[in-house]
Amino acid sequence: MQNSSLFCPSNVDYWFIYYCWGGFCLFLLIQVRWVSVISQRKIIHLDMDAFFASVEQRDNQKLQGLPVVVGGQPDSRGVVAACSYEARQFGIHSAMPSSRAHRLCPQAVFVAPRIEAYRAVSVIIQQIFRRYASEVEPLSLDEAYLDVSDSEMFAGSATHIAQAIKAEILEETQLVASAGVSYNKFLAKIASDMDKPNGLYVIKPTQGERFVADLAVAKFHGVGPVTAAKMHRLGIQTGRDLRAKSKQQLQAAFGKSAEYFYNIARAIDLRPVCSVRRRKSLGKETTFTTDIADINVLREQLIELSDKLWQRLERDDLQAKTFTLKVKYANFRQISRALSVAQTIKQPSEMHALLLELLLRVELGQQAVRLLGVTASGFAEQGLADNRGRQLELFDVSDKL
Ligand code: TTP
Ligand code: MG
Ligand code: MG
Repeated sequence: MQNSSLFCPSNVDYWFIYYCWGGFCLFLLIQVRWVSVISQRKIIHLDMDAFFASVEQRDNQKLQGLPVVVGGQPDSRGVVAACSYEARQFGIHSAMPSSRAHRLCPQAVFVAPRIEAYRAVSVIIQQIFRRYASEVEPLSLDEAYLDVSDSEMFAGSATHIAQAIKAEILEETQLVASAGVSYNKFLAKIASDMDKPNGLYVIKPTQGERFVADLAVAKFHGVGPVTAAKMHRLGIQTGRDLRAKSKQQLQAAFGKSAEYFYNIARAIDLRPVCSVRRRKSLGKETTFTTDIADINVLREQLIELSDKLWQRLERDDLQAKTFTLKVKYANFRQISRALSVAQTIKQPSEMHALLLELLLRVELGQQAVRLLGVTASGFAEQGLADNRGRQLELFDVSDKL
């Protein structure tokens, strides 16, 4: 009878509550420790100023101090890839048609891109980053996130580390970079843009929430022009307005992105800096305002779309072996076709040829087209693109209804 008291219901309850309480305390401790580790991170985002244009000005003294546009010639259908800060004073910016840039500033000098020169600079700056941080996440040729939380350099001061990196970049490349320093990636990226050119902007943990509250949502990384317009329609102009919306309201309006918006409105971004970050595919698509049946118009649209894709590929230093064409017809039937080549595509004209070939295989002419999409994949390792002969291989990706 004495022993049985050990197993009486009240004792079981007691131990159960004891274990639960202990587990809960442990859980809390881990959470508190984790949150404090996260909020004490030191992240630097570095981004070169007017990258392509600055390399051109550096390599050609005659261009220094002038409005320089890197991209298509004004009489072509090309667009601006980069422009010097002198050119920006005239309202020129990336992705603008070159013809418009010329109208805004007739004295601007137009230069064709030299991607190999930019890639060479990119290799140097990435080497510099790795001298200062164990975790370096390149975002494109001219920028990267660095996690310096564990660095003992400069007594652990991320601001001084950023200063040293900027100085080293200037010394080794004769080019200027801007840095943003903060406790997460979202804030660091915004910070690097705050004080351009030659900027160094710091957002401390005590300033993050206030900073985001005052910031226009259009400036948020991850809020493109379409989302910004939608937010404006919902009365969301600033981070403060965004924060006032409940999770449910955000979910109703923005679906999968709601969680991200909910967090960044509170200056919370737990994404780690990941050294290995390989994109698997990159795509662009466009839905026409009215369905298009004319094959010649579709060809033009396809070239325009693929040029946009090419710009992104260049910016992210990606070379693809596979291109996929997606076509959605007026009746919503969707077809995708892909072509792979043995070597990575080096010229936009080669990509055009592939895509035009694919366009012939999507049963055009039966239905007007409502959407065209192009995707690049099968990326080569950076700098390891092979040069073997081309072998075309056609395969169907999917035929969806
Ligand atoms: P960004 O860093 O966005 O721009 P930037 O370096 O020219 O200017 P900023 O001082 O504002 O940072 O892009 C880096 C390079 O990527 C840019 O020099 C050219 C290329 N690029 C394109 O080719 N197309 C584009 O639409 C953009 C935005 C950039
Ligand atoms: Mg830049
Ligand atoms: Mg950049």
